[in-house]
Amino acid sequence: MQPEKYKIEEYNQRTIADHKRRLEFISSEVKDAERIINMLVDFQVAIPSWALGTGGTRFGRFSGGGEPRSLEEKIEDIGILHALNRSSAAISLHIPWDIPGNASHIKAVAAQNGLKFDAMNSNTFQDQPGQELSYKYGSMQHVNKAVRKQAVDHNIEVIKYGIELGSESLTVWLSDGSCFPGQLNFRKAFENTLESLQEVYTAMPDNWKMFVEYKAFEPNFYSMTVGDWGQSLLYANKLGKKAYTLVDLGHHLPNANIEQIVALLLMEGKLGGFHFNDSTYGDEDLTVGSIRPYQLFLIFNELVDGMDAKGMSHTTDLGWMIDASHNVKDPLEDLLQSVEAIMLSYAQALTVDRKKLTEAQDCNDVVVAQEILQNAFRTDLRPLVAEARLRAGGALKPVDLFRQENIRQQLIKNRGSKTVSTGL
Ligand code: PSV
Ligand code: MN
Repeated sequence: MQPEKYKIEEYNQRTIADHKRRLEFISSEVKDAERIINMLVDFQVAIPSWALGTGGTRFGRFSGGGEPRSLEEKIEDIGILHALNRSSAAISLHIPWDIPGNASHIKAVAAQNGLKFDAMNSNTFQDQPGQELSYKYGSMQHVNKAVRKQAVDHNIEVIKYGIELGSESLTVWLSDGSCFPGQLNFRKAFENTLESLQEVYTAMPDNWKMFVEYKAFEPNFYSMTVGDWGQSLLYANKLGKKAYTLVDLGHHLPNANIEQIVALLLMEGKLGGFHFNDSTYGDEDLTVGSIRPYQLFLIFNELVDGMDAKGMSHTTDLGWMIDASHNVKDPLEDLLQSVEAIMLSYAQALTVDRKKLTEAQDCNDVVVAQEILQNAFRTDLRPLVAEARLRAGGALKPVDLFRQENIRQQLIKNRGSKTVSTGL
């Protein structure tokens, strides 16, 4: 289903003149355009296995057709994305939604599509058919030790799958918490969770990282046991050097200053990775950069600044992942838009004149400091992102080519119009 190489080349040839003109202009405007293009070529964002079908709300779900019916087909979908944008070279798996029955076969399918396995995700927020004990009142926090053990064992099983696939990280998101005052003893819930996480941590290989993902609300609406970055950091610090905080952009209370959170976690050496998405109200998991693109840029500005301050690799030292859901758009088109938004914000952050920004900060020149950031944000760097794709063998305009090649129609033809992919 992947667009053939020559088709991508033919397509690019048709629009190359316009692209070159725009590229030439921006390359003369921006310092270091060549360096930025090379950094963009290297930058890869992992695609979640659970975001390849149509999502929904508790009111309904409207499938668009041609959704992947198996893990192999999910990998195939991400292969399409990667062929088009050359920036989606990894998949993040959710267990048990995507159990890799035959790991060596799944690994081979991924390799054929040019993909690696990013963080593995465990799931103790739903009861699975045939599961012995229920997670209705939590998993790792549960008052009953047997439930906690079941959750720990599940995470250890996820690690086992990850080792087979060559993954090196585990993301633990817990829906644990309480819906009403009095339901939970906060300290006991924390201690139980910490003890459970410690058992999982101990089972992780030394080269693995544990990402402790926090969320302020939902499904519990009074308290969440890993409710904010402070609590996540507390767990991560107590667990040890293999444990980090994971920031999902949709998991904060309204108006949280996420860029400041990112800056401080990086300063502490405890930022592990990201789940990118966007939202207006809560955790809507909308297309990255579709609602608050300036905030996304400000986050990348802190990321670049903080990673450089620590001499970190932009490409390998943090986990870059999307966590999104698509109610009304084609999932693959939506994901292409999300990756594009991430690349653009990263590129813009790379252009910030850090020396001038520091000078402005050091003499309290608020106006100049703001101008520096807003100039970077308002400069259209899309030609640099497109050039990076072009050099890596991708399409100048991935969504356009996806449509011209009728890829969704082909997927529907092969898989059917009523397929429903696993995930939320
Ligand atoms: C929870 O809202 C979350 O962000 C976690 O990362 C889960 O693994 C994922 O969404 C499930 O869709
Ligand atoms: Mn998430």
